[in-house]
Amino acid sequence: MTTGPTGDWGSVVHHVGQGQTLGPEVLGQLVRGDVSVVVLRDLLPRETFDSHCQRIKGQFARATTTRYVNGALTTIGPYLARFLPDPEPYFREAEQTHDLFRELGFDLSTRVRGRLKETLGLRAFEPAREPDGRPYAECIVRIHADGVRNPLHNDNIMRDAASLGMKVSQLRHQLSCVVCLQECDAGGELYHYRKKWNPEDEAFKIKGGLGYDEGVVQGHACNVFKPRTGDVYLLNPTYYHAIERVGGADRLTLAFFIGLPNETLDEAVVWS
Ligand SMILES: O=C(O)CCC(=O)C(=O)O
Repeated sequence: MTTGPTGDWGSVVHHVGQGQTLGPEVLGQLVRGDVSVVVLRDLLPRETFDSHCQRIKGQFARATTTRYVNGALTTIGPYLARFLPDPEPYFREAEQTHDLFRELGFDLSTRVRGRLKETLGLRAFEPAREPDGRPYAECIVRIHADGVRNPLHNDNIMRDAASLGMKVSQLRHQLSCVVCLQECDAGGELYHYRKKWNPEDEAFKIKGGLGYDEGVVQGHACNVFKPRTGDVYLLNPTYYHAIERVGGADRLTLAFFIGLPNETLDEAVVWS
């Protein structure tokens, strides 16, 4: 069952229990910016999300907080953008996180990836690797505690790693997959604008901080999406987006980027 606008800048909800398939056209809609958010409900049983949520809550002491003048990001696992232009420590952290998640039996990203592969009809869907075999991190856990917001930004590894010759800089398209492990009580909405970055936008960049001034998206359509526990949702992160200030319970998500190396959209890699 599918609800919500199609061919419009909104959220489209698909109920994708076992055996229900959608095909790669869903990725095409996101790549082209036909829709803002694709929500996949019932992708896995609710108890899978709940048990992984409890397991990761036991590891919060290991979370890293990166502070910026206008915000902070608290995560378990590395995100590549933080390590550029020197990605070497990223690959070390990716390996440590992989080992930690294996010890914990925290394999939610593998399970989600497996179900996405079936649902989207992909013939390959594995973590990205450098040509020398080093794997990228396959997911990250983001902890947005009470009072935390994420300023307006966009993610585009083809642009940000262009000069480094990394495998992911050669991709054609980048999408995001987010798994909501725990919804927050108030706020925490994703604001997703129908505007892609262009070089003139650098005039709006927040000096020494994260992201861009809101003026950069003025006049552009915005889809507001509030994630619920157990939602798995896809979006095109090369379009500007922000997360509203969280209130009450932590907003806990697991996320990875999806990289599409060609226009056939039938194979993909992941990284965080
Ligand atoms: O957590 C979300 O809703 C979006 C996270 C985000 O910034 C992204 O996936 O690029």
